[in-house]
Amino acid sequence: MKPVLYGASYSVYVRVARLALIEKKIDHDLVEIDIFAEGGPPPDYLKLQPFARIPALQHGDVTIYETGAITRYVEEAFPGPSLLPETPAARARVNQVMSVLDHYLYRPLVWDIYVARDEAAKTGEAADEAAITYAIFKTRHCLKVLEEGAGDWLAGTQLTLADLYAAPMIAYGLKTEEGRILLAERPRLTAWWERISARPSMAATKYPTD
Ligand SMILES: N[C@@H](CCC(=O)N[C@@H](CS)C(=O)NCC(=O)O)C(=O)O
Repeated sequence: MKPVLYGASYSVYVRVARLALIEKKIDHDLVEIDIFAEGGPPPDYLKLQPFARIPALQHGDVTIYETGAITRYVEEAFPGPSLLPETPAARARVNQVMSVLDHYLYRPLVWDIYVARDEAAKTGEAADEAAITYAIFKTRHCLKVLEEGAGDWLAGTQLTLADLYAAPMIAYGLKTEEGRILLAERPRLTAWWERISARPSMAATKYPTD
């Protein structure tokens, strides 16, 4: 049964799920759901994702939402290159990085810096510089912690779900001057970005604005 991913190609979390599917070499369909469409998503979509977020995954009679759950399901339910390490400690490290990205990077980097700058450019209105300064502070700390824990890949020596989680967030961050400065402060993360951004899965999931 071919899995179906619901979501939009501009979305960070949809891109994470797509990266996992592509890295596992799983044939799948993407059904476009614009979560920010006027009037909201189609009412039926709320049966798949009751919190009106994207993505959601359907695979036969299995429906899953929350990107962490989707990507772990993709890893465990399908053959293909493993995106989780073997040992409990190494797996916990992957989960830790994914949680850090969810809770400490996504909001400040993607929303409080990238979206704030993008909206200011589109509307011509001034951005809230104090909020951006605070977001820079939070992002800088998060990138420092990620770099200190990283090997060649964010959770050690192999490509894992942690890298697929981080890359779509960093990609939006790098569209801003602040994001480029923050990444340049971290040489090992910069080398990691060169590695991850060169993967065909990243080229296959470019944002519409890339
Ligand atoms: N916890 C959710 C977060 C997903 C999420 O926030 N997706 C964004 C797009 S990247 C969304 O649907 N935003 C809609 C909104 O905030 O109303 C997950 O892991 O899937």
